[in-house]
Amino acid sequence: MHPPRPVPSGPDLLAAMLRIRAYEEKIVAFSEAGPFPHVCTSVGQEAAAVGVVSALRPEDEILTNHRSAGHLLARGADPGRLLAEVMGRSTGYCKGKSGTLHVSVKELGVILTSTIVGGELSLAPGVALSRTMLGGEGIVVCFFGDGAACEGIFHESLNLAAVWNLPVLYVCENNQWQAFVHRKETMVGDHVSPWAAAYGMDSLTVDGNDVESVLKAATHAAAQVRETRKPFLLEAWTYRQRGHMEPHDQSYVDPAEIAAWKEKDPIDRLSARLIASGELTQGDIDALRAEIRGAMDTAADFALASPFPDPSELTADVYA
Ligand SMILES: Cc1ncc(C[n+]2csc(CCOP(=O)(O)OP(=O)(O)O)c2C)c(N)n1
Ligand SMILES: [Mg+2]
Repeated sequence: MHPPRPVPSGPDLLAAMLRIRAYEEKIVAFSEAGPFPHVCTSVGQEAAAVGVVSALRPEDEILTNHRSAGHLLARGADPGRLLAEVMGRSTGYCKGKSGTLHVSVKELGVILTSTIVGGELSLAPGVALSRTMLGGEGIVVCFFGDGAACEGIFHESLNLAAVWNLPVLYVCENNQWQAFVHRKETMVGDHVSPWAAAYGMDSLTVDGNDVESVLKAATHAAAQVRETRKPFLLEAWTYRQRGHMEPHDQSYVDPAEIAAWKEKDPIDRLSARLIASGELTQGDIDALRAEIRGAMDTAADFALASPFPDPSELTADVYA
């Protein structure tokens, strides 16, 4: 068995969230500067990504959705190669052929980004079954949204994983919105986690904007899945601070709602806690943010300087 990852410190968690925020800031800047591929950013949801992924082990595998940059970066993806992929460059993780919506990174165990809402849910039991049959010790983490939870495939996936005792940690990022529709228009209650009970599955809802709470809950949930080889549903209660995708548009959202959630920004909250406890000063945090933004400039330069794939590679790595 691989050794567990060391438990990250508060400043480590902050740095990981700042890295995701800085990456998304780059995406926003590119999108505002001119024609750029549509990208779904995860600004405001960094604590969910960092808290869950920090609880995983190297042998674990991840299935994710269209809002995946945070999951990939928290898992250690190189921002330059990720940006290159978004821009269709040959240095991208999938040689520029996947873009943001299908990126997978085998060496990090991120085996799928699904742009089909719920696609990740449809594959989770199968991946977990194959790994179990091959004798692996890892667990499968499946990130999905509250919108995906309203699809039939959510119920099929949970049912199958429960009936077959499959080691899947389902992580619902309930960010209140489903593209341009508020979840109140599509869900009976506020929360997804109670639905797990119908499948005899344990579940938890956690404050998804408090990274330390997410880490604690995810560590508990992942340990339970690892030990029992049974699925678990973790719901992170969070908020998508920007529009569904870039270019940004939130004209359909009440500004008071956005403002209230920005008050609960996960980076600001952890920063305040670390300053209050004396672990970091505001100056430390400003310096860290500047350093990370500098690294993101370098990543963007790398992506921009990278070539597009040669036309002769059009059918390479494509399976029929
Ligand atoms: C099967 C399918 N239906 C519709 C869409 C269009 N679509 C893309 S993202 C999205 C909303 C998904 O909401 P949620 O699952 O809550 O994820 P979030 O975008 O909030 O992260 C929709 C409807 C799609 N990609 N796939
Ligand atoms: Mg959503």
